[in-house]
Amino acid sequence: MSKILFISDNMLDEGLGIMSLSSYLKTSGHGVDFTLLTDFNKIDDLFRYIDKSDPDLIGFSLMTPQVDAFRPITNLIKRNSSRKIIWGGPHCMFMAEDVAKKEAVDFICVGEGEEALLQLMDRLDDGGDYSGISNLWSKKGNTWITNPIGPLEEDLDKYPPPDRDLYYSKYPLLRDFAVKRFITQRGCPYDCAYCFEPSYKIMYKGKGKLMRRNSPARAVQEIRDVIAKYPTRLVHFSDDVFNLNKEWNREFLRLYKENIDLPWTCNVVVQGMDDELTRQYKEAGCRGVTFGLETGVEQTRMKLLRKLTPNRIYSEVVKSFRKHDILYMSNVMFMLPDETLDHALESMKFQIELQPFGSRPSMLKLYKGTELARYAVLNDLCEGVGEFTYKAKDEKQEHPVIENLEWAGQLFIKFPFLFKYAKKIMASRLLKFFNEPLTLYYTYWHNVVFFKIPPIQALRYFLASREAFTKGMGKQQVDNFKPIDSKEGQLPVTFQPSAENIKAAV
Ligand code: B12
Ligand code: SF4
Repeated sequence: MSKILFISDNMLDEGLGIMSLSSYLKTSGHGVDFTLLTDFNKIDDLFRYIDKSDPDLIGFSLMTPQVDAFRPITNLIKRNSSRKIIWGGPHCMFMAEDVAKKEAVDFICVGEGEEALLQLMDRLDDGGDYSGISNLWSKKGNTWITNPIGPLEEDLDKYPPPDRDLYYSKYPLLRDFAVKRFITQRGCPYDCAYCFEPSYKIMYKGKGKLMRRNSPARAVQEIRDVIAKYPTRLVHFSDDVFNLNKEWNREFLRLYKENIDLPWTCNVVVQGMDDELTRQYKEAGCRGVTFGLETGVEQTRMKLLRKLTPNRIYSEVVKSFRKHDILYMSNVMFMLPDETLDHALESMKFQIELQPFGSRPSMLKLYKGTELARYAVLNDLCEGVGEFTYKAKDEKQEHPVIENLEWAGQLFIKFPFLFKYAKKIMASRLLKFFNEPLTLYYTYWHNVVFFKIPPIQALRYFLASREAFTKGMGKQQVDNFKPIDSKEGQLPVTFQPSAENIKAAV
């Protein structure tokens, strides 16, 4: 039986994708090994590990910002050994052509990975021809064989639960970590313009049912098994939108309440919430929810970002969260195309009104392949292009001030009277000095409290992955933008949305 070694970057990105693939491969008898890059100080140590593990295939799972970390490692492995390398994960789904053009890999998995990887491993085993496997691109000499996407698996219960032992047997910090993440579904029915879901829909059109979910019984059983085996204080659902399908939710909540006595958190969209569902969430132990506000400026949210929820609904739903004592965190983005400091402050004002327990701000990067990036490029709203992202134009040179909302935003939410002095505070040189500690305090500490992570454990986790917090993720997110009219600015986006979609988006 053949063997794959997955290499990941750090503990933060604990991958349910890798774990899911691992359990699926193991049920067919294949070998799976796993390591983190943070285990090695020198590349030679990693090479020694690879030789000792002796895999037939080396696998990387990537989101786009992880390319910077995995590209040089992939190049070095390729240069120093003849082992075959495969990249998979969201980056490869959405930017497969870029991967084929630029990366030193032998295979690319361009969609869901279970069947493609299993078939590849089987054929590596018997020396068979792997050139016709759906969802898999393979290199023959210097040409790529680009197989089409296969049908979507409708029955998610068919797949075994993620192989958590792959991580936890090796990394006790993760095993003992207070929060265990779960995912119960694949696909999202919404079409937010900054997200990859619309591209996903184009990619999988005609390939079967997009929205799929584990049965409530299977989802609850998985949680029961995990908490029986590993220390757990809180269950988090990483599903894009947990409150889809009220019937599913009701049955799930009933089973959860009957079988599990742990608080839980999840991501919701507010237009799917009502007072009754919120009450049921609370009764079943829900501690808190996160939702995408994206911007407090209603017009921008609904027209530009195509998140079709008016401010009124946010205000009503948070009232209900407060009534039922459910904590709520809001995700927001700044530096949107055409956003000025005044717009950003207007957005902030609505957030202050909502009074979330914590706000998670991010400075928008326009990912190629999303409708928002395409719209911004077509309408001359971008001024810089990175390898996979665009930067919105900063006509008034206000972005350096807006960026301060990363720390100042939470300050204004906690102390609304300070908002009167927002511009002065954000421009203050003295406070800039506290920028990093304040950002860390607000972005990190709120999550620690929200997820009920014991402070000592949070500190150990932080120290073990501080590179990712302080440099890694942050650094990975920094693109070196070139002016938009450079040659690279003309790169076609991988999935071009239709003209109607763009029109509908604005
Ligand atoms: C949980 C989550 C996170 C978590 C954990 C990530 C993780 N590694 O699991 C955290 C919070 C860290 C995170 C962070 C970010 N995320 Co995120 N995240 C998700 C989310 C909601 C679920 C991921 C998941 O567990 N899916 C379930 C598993 C089973 O699916 P999967 O991982 O895709 O794996 C399948 C296939 O991709 C494939 N596969 C995966 N790996 C491999 C490897 C090989 C070798 C093979 C053959 C196949 C293969 O097979 C798997 C089974 O079918 C997804 C949205 C979604 N619904 O998928 C977004 C998503 C992955 N995130 C996204 C983004 C943009 C981000 C951020 C950049 C956000 C930000 N601005 O900060 C950061 C990046 C972090 C970084 N390192 O820089 C985008 C990725 C787009 C892209 N081009 O890469 C997604 C798709 C959201 C979206 N719809 O736009 N994220
Ligand atoms: S609701 Fe979330 S996952 Fe769905 S399209 Fe919008 S941003 Fe993407």
